[in-house]
Amino acid sequence: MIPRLDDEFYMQLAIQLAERVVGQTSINPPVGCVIVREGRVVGMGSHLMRGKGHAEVHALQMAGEDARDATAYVTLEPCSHYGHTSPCCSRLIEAGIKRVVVACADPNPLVAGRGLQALREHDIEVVVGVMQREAASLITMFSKFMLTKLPYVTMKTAATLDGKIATHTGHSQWITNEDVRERVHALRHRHQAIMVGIETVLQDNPLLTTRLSVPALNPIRIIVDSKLRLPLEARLVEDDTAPTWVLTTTQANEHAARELEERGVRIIRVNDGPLVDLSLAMKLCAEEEIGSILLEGGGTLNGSMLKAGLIDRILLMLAPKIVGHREAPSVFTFEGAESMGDALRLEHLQVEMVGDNIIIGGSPLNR
Ligand code: AOF
Ligand code: ZN
Repeated sequence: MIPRLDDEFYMQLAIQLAERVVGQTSINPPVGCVIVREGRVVGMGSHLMRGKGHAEVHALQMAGEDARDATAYVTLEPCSHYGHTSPCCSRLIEAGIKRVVVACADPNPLVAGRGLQALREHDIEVVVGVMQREAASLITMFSKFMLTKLPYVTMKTAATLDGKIATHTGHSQWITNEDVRERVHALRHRHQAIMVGIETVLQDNPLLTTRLSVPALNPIRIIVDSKLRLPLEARLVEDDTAPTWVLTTTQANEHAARELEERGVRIIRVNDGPLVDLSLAMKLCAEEEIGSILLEGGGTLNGSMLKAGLIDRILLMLAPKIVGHREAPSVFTFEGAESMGDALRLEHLQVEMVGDNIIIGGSPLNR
């Protein structure tokens, strides 16, 4: 097949450059930039790390003098503010770029259209919206964080066809096939934090690190533990490949807290009262610049997060197995709906077969 040589052709490359750095830019969005002059790619780059150069900076540096009169393709509106770096739109202007093609506007209120405006004021031709849908979906998590000051929460769970996450004896390894489990680790790489309930820690003693065939990034481990029952011998306390945070209440035992802190665990007392207020907890996480969380259950935490309207995306990894038993734990444990009309509904559904396992994705309609 011969691809069309047009704006989309180059934007596609910029999107690929951004897609490959998802997970490594902390709270910042993944962004890609390609610079083209007289039919030749002269520069390209991605934003690689928060605090370091934006995508445009790398691409401009590669292009050098060739940036003059060239076209820049950027997946996100070039920034107009002084942050960790000077504004990208000023850099594009100074480099003599003649035309800027942008996929989507920056939801950051500090930018939000100002970047585009500044470019236009310098007689640069600005085109917005090329591959907008693809670029917007790249920054779904960043947009949610920017617009709500809450982290984007992806809930992932492995379950049998009868919706169980373990047998009634608590046995759960493994439900899904190896391919699906690899994908879960890739998901960990793509989120800033991973969150579980204390029951999961007590039951499975998980490490919650990212283990893939190539080195990958480890999210911050967040344990929701209202009564501070986290044992000092838990693997994720002993292991220091990733930070561990515990969300608890002011009722948490002082001595237990100190002992955990001595082992490097960060204790966050979210609120008074017997249970962690999850809405407040999410707000605090956002204040700590956590913009994305992978929620890996169990059922009680999943249920509470769902009920509180704090889940943005659910990824259900289903294995063609049935384990039965009313005591076997389910994906969601919460006071359920009375009638089908009251059921929580999902939208934007996606289904994928991975071998004989099924991945179902859906976003709860948060009322
Ligand atoms: C761009 N190009 O490659 C990225 C942009 O923390 P700072 O100073 O790096 O600024 C981060 C903000 O800049 C971020 O919230 C978003 O609005 C924008 N990100 N902009 O022109 C890039 N990563
Ligand atoms: Zn910038």
